[in-house]
This record gives sequence, C-alpha cells and structure tokens, in this order.
Amino acid sequence: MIRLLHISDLHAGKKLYDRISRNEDLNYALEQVVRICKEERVDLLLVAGDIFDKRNPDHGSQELIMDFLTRVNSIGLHTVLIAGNHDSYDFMRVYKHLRKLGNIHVFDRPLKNLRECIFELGELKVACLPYPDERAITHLSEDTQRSYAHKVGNYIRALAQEVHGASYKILMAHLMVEKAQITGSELQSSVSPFYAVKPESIPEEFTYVALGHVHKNQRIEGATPKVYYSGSLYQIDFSEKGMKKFVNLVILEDGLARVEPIELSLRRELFEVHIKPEDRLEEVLPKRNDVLLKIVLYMKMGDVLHHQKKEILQKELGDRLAKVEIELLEEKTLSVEERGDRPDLIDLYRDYYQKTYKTQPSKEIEELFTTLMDRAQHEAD
Ligand SMILES: [Mn+2]
Repeated sequence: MIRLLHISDLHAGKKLYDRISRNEDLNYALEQVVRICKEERVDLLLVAGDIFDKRNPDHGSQELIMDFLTRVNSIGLHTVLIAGNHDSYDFMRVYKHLRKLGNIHVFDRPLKNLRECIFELGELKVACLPYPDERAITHLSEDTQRSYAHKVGNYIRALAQEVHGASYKILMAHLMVEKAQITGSELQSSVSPFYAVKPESIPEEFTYVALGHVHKNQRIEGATPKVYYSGSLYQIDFSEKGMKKFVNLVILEDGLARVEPIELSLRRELFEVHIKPEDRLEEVLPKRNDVLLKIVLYMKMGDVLHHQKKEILQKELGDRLAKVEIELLEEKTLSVEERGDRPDLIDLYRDYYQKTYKTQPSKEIEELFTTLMDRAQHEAD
C-alpha cells in the first residue's frame, strides 16, 4: 500500500488587488498539509504546480515555501513538485538542487528526454508534466501542423510508455482539461479553454492523474483513469468566494486508487456584501474577523455621500476590507429595460433636475448640459 497526498496551486506571493498578501492564508493551509502528512502516514506528497504566484517571487514567499519543504522533508516522506504556468522554469530550476539535500524532487519544465520526467518510488512511477507552455511544446514536437492540445495529448501518451511495468502509474501535470469547471482565477493565465486537452486523450493505464491549474477540487468525467484537480489551497480571489478547499488523499492498494478529498479550514473566507441605500451597516456587515470582504455599494443617482460611506466602511472594517465597488441605482432602470433601448442622457438629466429642484431645467441649463456632454464625449474618444 502506498499513500499519496495530492495538492496544487499554492500561489505563494499572491496579493489581492496588489495590496493584500495571502501568504498567511497559504501558511495556514500548509500547516494543515504537514499535519495531514503525519496523521495519514503519507509516503509521497505531490505538488501539481503554481507553487509561486509570480515568476520572480518576493523573499518572504520564497522563505515560506522553503520552510514548508524543509518541514515535509523532516517527516521523512518524498515530495515531488512540478512548475505551473505561474512559475518560471528557470526559477524552479534552482529548487532542483534540493534533491541533493533531501527527498525533494523538482521537475522544472517538460523535457524531450522522457526518462528524466519520471520519479520512481518502489512499485510506483510518477510521470511529471510541468506546465507545457506553447514554446516548450512546439520545441518537443516534430509535428508542427497539429494543435497545441493534440501535441500535449501525444506527449502524455509518450509519458505513459515510460511508466510501463510499474504496479502504480501516476501522471502529475499542470494543464487545462476539457470539461473542467473553472473558477475564473485561471483565466488570467495564458491558458484559454481553446488549449484544453481532451479527457479521452489521457491514457487508461494511469492509476491516478494528479492535476494542477484549475482551482476547484473535482474529478474529470469522460476520462478512463481517475483524473482529479485537487484545487487551490485557499480562496485565491473573489471568483472563488464560497468555495470549499481540499487536498486529495490517494490510497494505492490492490492495483487501484482510492481517493479521499480532505477539506481544509480557511484562515480567511472571502465574501461579497451588497449594500443598498436603505440597509443599516451594522446589520449587513459580518461580525466575524476571519474574512476578507468585497463591498458593492449601491448609490442613488445624485447621492454625493459615497466618499463618506466608503470612509465609514474603511474605519469599520479595517484590514477586512479588500475592495469597495460603487453601483449606481437608477430608478428608471426598470422602464429603460422594458423599452429595450438606452434613454438620452438629457432625459435622465431632466428627471434628476425635476426630482432635486422640483422644477424643469431652463433652456440655458439644458444647453449647458448638452455642451458639457459633447465635450466629455469628445475627450473620451
Ligand atoms: Mn493556479
């Protein structure tokens, strides 16, 4: 029996809105990973890419990852890591040297020599496919006519040949597979759904396929072997709000893989709160401290108090406030939608004027408004 733990998408150094570091959220998750490794007597930890969020990670993030790797190494298990699309091949190459110090095995880029892509542990072989960027995959393939997804499929089939003969054959890869449910945070990367590999093209001889890249924990339907994304270790951004986070414990026994996702607890949960003008702040704001909030503030047309409201929110929420978005509430919105076309700005202005001053604007004021709108339009073009 071999016990694996499959994790992915650490994104060390991630900052929300370039401001709020998520490293304490990551560290909180990694502490649980270390604990699970001990408690579940894990033999091999698989890290399926996006170790870092940026190609040149800051020193604090490098220290966090190094600290994690030394901790899992001291437990006595083996750790295999591959580069994801957020990682730099050259940066990850530095980490390959860790092999000389301990049981840390880094695969920094896809290689032509397939034998160098295999990690072996007893009756287990792991074929490693770090994120195949377009340049790398073009370089590896003789066939220049075929699509990216087709070339990656061919490469995976070649990798399957290399693990032949092992009792347990694992594929670890960082890529997009068709039919995967994405969260949105993956879209910022260079991999569009157009580049998705077909689940049918994953060879059936693999006992388990450990994927990274998609941030939602899921099994891929339509593939013969058990193909899983373990998902990110914390809610990376607001597209992942409300999403539970997992690591996959994989028990290899009697030639089969049994998969048990283990839920992680979150250091800070991400919430989006919508506040209408009639809402009382103390009633709609969460009382919990372990949250990060995105506030959507609905304002009535002509309400000039939004700066004040924003300040109150900042004071009230402090570090828990990640972002405030202002949405204009237009009372005519419904009738506009019913008419199916956009009203003239001058009509909206007349309504606004009527409501504010209880009279229609004079000809001069209407003309001034039109001139200003023309100028604004001109300067926007
Ligand atoms: Mn990722």
